[in-house]
Amino acid sequence: MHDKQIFDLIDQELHRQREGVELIASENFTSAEVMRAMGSCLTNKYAEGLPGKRYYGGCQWVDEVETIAIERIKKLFGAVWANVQPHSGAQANAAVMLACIKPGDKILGFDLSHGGHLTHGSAVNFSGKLYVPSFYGVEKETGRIDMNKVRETALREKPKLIICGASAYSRDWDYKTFRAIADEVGAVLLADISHPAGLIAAKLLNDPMPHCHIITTTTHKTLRGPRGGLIMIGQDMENPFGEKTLKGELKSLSAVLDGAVFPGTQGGPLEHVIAAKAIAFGEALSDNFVSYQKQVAANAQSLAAALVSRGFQIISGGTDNHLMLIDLRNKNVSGKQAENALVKADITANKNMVPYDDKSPFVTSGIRLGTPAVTTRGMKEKDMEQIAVWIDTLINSPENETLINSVKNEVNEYMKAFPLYE
Ligand code: DSN
Repeated sequence: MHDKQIFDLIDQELHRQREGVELIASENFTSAEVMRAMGSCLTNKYAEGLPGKRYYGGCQWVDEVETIAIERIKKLFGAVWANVQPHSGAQANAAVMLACIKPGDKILGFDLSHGGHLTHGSAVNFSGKLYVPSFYGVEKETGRIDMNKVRETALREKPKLIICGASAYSRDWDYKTFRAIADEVGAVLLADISHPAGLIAAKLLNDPMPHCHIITTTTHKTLRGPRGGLIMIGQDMENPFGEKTLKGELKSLSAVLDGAVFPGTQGGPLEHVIAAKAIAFGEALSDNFVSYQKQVAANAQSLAAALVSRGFQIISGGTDNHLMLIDLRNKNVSGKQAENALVKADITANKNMVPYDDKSPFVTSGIRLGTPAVTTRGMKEKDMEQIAVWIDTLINSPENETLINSVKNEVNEYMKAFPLYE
């Protein structure tokens, strides 16, 4: 039986992806091989456990696939250990918390409303329900994190876990100072590099590996792999925080983390996704990937500069990475209105809270823009200037349907020069 209804909808989505300008900072376009692996027979296989230590027979081929994925990601980041089974970044963070802290323990993360992530202690998420969160944020004047304030908060709150990383912060992270603070208060330091992972792998941003006890990431953002997550240990295999074995010996950090993924928070790993991760990590080990990441960063800087020159305000004034957060308050347009106008013209972005926002998360005063996906389409700096012109036109007249339609036609025509999955 052919399910025409669903495949027609998949075709419509492909059409949408081809015709539009994708500026959602957390999205990207995987290679055809990555998608092929995800649609493979590996989806049929149960493989609870780890390579060589499974609870099911017939795992010889998926064992090899998963081992290759682990070795490639360790090489890419210089990690001493990795678990590639987390189904998502949220699952990876849940496993780290299960492994390192107990319910009721204090955690310190980056404020969601300043650009942080739900799983870093938000009240509506397991991380804010099971643990007791406190937050650091950005300064109103600079839009940047002040490490002295982070230290003050850590000394006051004495968290067991400190998390650095964000979903909407355009500046680099001072992992070394975070580690000094974590050591001072006796906390585990987790870096969630889901957003800038690709730029870090290409050595364009600070390296968390020498400083952070544990590093989590998604695999589908700048890393350009399939939708998923993973956990790594940087260089520090000691586990001063974890459980003891029945014999009273301290379990290694890697053993505690492995156990927190399975059986702690997940069942069977998605071996078809792990195969796709392995392929993406292989792609990320190539020189082409470094050139791609350089272009992602160059495009972000070019887009930011083109928007600033048109009177847009970017939180912190610019970007070190692949994204930027635009404060629309000087334009008298909400994030929701801006998102709607852009989406109608086939420019996809998401509304986003800005630091010290006075609007609700459903309305917001900002939009977040990112360049990983348009860079994969082959766009360069001059194309970012064109995108800035469209954004400026739409945000200055977000209700003008005639104008929106004419921008949409221009966008659709323009994108024909950047083929996708032909
Ligand atoms: N939802 C992701 C993002 O858009 O950044 C984070 O999980």
